[in-house]
Amino acid sequence: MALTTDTFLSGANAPYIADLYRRYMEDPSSVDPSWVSFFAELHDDARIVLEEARGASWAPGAAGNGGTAVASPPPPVAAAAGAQAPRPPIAESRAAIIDSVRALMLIRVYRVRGHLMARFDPLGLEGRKYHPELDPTTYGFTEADMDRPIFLDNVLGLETATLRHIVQVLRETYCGSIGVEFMHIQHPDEKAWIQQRIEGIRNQTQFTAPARRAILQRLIESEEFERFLHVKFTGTKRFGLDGGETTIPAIEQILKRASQLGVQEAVLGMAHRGRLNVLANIMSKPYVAIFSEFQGRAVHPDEVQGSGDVKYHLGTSADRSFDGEDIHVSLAANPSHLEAVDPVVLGKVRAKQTQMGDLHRNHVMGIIIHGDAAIAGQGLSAECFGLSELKGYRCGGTIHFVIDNQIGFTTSPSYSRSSPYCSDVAKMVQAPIFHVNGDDPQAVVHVARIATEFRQEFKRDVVIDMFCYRRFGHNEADEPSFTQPIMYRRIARQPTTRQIYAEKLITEGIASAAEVERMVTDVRERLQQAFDAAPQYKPNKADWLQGKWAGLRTLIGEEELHSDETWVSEELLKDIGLALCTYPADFHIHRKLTRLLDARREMITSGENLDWAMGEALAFGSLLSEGVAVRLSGQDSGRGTFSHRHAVLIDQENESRHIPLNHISDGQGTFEVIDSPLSEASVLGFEYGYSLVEPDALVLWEAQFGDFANGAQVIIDQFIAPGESKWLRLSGLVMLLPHGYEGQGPEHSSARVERYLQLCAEDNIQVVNCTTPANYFHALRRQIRRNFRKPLLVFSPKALLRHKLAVSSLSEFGPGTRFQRLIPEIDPLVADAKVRRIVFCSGKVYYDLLQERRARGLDDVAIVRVEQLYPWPRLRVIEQCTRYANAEVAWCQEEPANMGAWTFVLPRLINILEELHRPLLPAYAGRAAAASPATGLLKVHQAEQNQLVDRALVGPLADLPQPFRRVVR
Ligand SMILES: Cc1ncc(C[n+]2csc(CCOP(=O)(O)OP(=O)(O)O)c2C)c(N)n1
Repeated sequence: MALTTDTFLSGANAPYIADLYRRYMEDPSSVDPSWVSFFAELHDDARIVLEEARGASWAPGAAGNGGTAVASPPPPVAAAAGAQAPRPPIAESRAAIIDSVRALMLIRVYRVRGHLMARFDPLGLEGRKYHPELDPTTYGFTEADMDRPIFLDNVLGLETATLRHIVQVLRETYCGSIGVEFMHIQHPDEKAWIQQRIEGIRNQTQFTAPARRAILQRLIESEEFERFLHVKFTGTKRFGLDGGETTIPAIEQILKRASQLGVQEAVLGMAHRGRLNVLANIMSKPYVAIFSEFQGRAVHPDEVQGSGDVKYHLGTSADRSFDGEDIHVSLAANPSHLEAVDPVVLGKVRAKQTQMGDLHRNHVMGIIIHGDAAIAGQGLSAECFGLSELKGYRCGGTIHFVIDNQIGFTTSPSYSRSSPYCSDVAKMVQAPIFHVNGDDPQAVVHVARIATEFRQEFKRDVVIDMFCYRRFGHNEADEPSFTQPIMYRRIARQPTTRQIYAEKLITEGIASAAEVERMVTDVRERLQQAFDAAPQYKPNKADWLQGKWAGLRTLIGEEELHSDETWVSEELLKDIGLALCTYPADFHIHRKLTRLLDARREMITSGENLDWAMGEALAFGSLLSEGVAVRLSGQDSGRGTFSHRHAVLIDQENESRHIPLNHISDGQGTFEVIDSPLSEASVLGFEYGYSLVEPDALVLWEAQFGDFANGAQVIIDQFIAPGESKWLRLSGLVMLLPHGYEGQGPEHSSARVERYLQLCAEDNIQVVNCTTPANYFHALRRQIRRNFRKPLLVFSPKALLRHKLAVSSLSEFGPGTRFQRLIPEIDPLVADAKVRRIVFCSGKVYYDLLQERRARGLDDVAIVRVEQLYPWPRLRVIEQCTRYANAEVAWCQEEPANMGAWTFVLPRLINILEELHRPLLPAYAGRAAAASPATGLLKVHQAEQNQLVDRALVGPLADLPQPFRRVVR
């Protein structure tokens, strides 16, 4: 879309003035002294105007500010210093031109800084101060100039206007209830679009009478809902919208306009403030259900398990219809952790777009509602803006709506952010920002409309920063005047938004006082009826396993009994394996990769020594060939941090990309592998959100090293571990967490196994630490082949990627094979009854133990691998303890005793040994408890590693420190 802006300067006067300015810049003495003083007094913004004009005039084939080619070629530049420039064809005199230039400078400054004088704070506490740059005198105008006509050539939609009129138009457009920030946008089309969208109409919509009454109706519903709760449930936390009620008509407008512009689904994310109101008045959750929950009854039907969550965290969905256009709206469940839901919303939007084939992102849109303190303070909001334009994560623009009540709990903005506005974070992606007065509902609805149109037009993020206030304390039991006495004295005097707006409509003759009264009474009656019916209310069927989730089930407590078919025919494995080594004939592959691909080909043809990367690729490839999509994102995941994956091949001549996994068979699923930005929390949150929508895709997030995953701890603790229990939402997300003690120091060794195990209960997640490529293959395939979905955490290897023993044969992927929760001893030993010790372990340390045992020729120590730590494979561990009936039991790990799986495994082993009437407690062989996960000194690492292996295999058990007595103090 191309628009002309500053047409005056791309019009007939432009070459003349710009030429003068150019000559002045080159040599001030070459222009008349009056011009010298004029140009010399120009401040920066004016220079920009002239630079723009100069660029527009002279750049060959240049586009004007709005991308419109300049109509006429520049006049020849006079060569001799002091030569007369051609007379301007339109402006009558130089004085008139100067007036025009000055007016233009003033206009430009209003566009940039008009928001500084806008009246968008309903409390007017800050007071919009005088700003010299917005004062005509700054540009040399005097009172006497106010009524002189100035030629504008259609700037602001005015051909010629007096300065008085120009200033009035500017104030109405830029300093009314709306302050617009858009001049930071670099894309000329976007900037011009906004300018054109707001200037012609002086940034106001002329609403029809029915539209105004509809806004009032929304305000009444919003206000009365809060008021009713306030009276009936006094002192109960509801995090009311009081003071910010215009949120409701604003969101309604966004949904309505979006539905008119082709949006079929919207995903909404928000925190506590006003959430109940949104549930009732946007999501159409019946009042009766809300009141029933307030009265302490369960949210879900009796037969549905789960721990539940507080009322203002629950998600839901609704089908809405606006003037015959349908739109499905889902509100994401969220934890108290502010802004944490943002990336989850984005992931959900992206997955829905993918499901719908909405490549242009026209039909699904995200809306995030923020608090002012939260959007400014939480890094996750910045991370999400950072995701907004990235190929692997973009969602076609999110509409951000800030309920800017100018306080965060008890903290004033001056203490909670360094930037002038809470929305400044959005400038990192040059999003347009509309600050708007929440007490002017028409202005809010107007910007909501423009923001939605902008999103649909440019598919980019946009922000509405609605200034309002919080009528009560942070929650309703809180006393706000302890900390903000002035503000709260001011708020006490403030009529409600609805009162203000109703008055306005009555004054304008749009509604009568009696009509307004009737509207209020109707809403109150509806609320009262619902309140009376609440005690009898029975929740409907839970909505969690519908649509794409139909056929899946929930599962608690019987995981170990499940046996899932995950094998693949050897024929298909070979086909996939060979496809992995194939690339186009004209592709210039890296020399070293030809060797890697040759090695992969050899693995497949010989059927032996398949390595980790191969196991993974076969898992992906086989799922793909079954029509399942695979999406893997993480830092440097395409190549793989450890240069093992090479899922993306790069042409060495032109850097084009070839992804073999997308060339396996016709009709296969799509493989997406994405090098993520350097963020953990937002990317993990995004993938979690994606997995909530799509049960039929294998969605994986990979940490660069597992150590860094704690940067995303809030997503793990608040969503992944408890999501099903709190919100009845399933996820089959896979987290790959490279882990293993290889002497790389404190931050490249431990994925913090203990953290995840501590989160395990009620079969909420699955935690595996596989030792073979084949078992990893089955674990990945099992994610999709099972009839339930649970997040899967994989402690993935580093050294094992190239370990000569950590290989599988093709037959281990083939017919009859499946995931092994526990892998028993593989070497021939003495008779079972004579085995002296069973060493249970998990992950990479197994190979250290195996190699050392073989080196020492020991045949009376069995090494048993627990491949799945959770759900704990109790029956299989019992089987092993029973098999080696006379053996002592030890647990060996590389991690310090306060880390790793030890504290998780210990009580479980004790239970089993007690059950089997075995006298000894399980013993521990591993590092001593430590503050830091690993030493930074390689030698110390090696010594510790040797010692723990030695202890596990031959250390006298009596000497082993007893758990919790000497090891963990
Ligand atoms: C990550 C996080 N840190 C701290 C809190 C505690 N907390 C709850 S609400 C709140 C203030 C939020 O202020 P704002 O974002 O302006 O929203 P408001 O409550 O004013 O609508 C705080 C600090 C939280 N919920 N989440």
